[in-house]
Amino acid sequence: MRRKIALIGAGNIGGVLAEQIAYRRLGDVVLFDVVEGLPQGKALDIAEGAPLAGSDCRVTGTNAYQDIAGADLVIITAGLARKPGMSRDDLLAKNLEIMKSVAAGVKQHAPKAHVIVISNPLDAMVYTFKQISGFPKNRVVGMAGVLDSTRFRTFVAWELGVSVKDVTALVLGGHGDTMVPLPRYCSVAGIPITRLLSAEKIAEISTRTQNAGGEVVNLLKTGSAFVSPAHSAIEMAEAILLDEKRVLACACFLEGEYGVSGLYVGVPCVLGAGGVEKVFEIEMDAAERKLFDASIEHVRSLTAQIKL
Ligand code: TXD
Repeated sequence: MRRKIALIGAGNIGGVLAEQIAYRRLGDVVLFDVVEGLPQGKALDIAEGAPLAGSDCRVTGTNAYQDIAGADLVIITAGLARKPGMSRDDLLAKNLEIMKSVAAGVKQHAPKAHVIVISNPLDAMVYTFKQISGFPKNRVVGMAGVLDSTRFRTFVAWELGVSVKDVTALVLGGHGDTMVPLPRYCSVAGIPITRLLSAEKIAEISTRTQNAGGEVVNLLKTGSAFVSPAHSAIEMAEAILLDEKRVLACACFLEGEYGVSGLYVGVPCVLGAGGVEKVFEIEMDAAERKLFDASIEHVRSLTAQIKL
């Protein structure tokens, strides 16, 4: 039997997710949104292209939570996206109310699902989902680090004129301006980038990565990045659905790791059929730890504003 993947939010990211999941034959897709016609229209368009992708996966759109029943995986993009001049944190008040209703709907209709949260401000939204749903921490994970790391990889590959396939990167901490790229843990085919690029160039790439979301928002003017975020979530979805045991930077609920408790923070983890199966605690030097601590404090103050 095919797996069932429910997508809550049929906007820009939801649309790319639906297409990719169906055309990669990962499972049947149910696209949910509060806007009538939007999920149905996108689903129909994608379903009608399925023969070209050689996919028999079903794609349907709905405005009713009952239709997500039995989902193995739920990916949440519901909420507002940024406009130029806005920070991710500016979305908190509106998206908090949306996330509360989404968590209640998923809890009622897909209580056994794995959940990937994408909505911003990411660390606060994934925390809200976990608190409202009461799902165990291994089944609720946030997508941010994969995207931030892939942006860093892109810039390194451009700078060195090498294949993006050979560049690995690690960006940890909260998904905001305080995110922490860790150049010492980035490499090109195993060669640390600290041996290939100057400290100035690495600092430039780190800063561009931290501002990369805003760079796209300023160009688009009407929304935020959606292709790279969708593909980042697909990487996580595949890891869970195919039990790949991928090691990816994800927002995980920490209970003592890195000296943090009760918060979602971006850390390297093993993602497989059990969801977040393990968190890797990596060594940081004093300067890295200082940035990481500052990022955690930012997440802590944002999370403290959440009234459930
Ligand atoms: O790295 C990351 N985590 C991110 C996060 C990278 C990029 C964008 N990120 C955030 O994802 C962004 O700031 C937004 O909060 C979400 C979704 O971004 P997207 O670009 O897909 O936004 P859209 O196109 O505005 O789509 C949001 C949809 C839209 O169709 C609304 O009608 C719907 O969400 N929506 C709802 N769906 C279900 N239930 C409720 N209550 C609801 N309210 C709005």
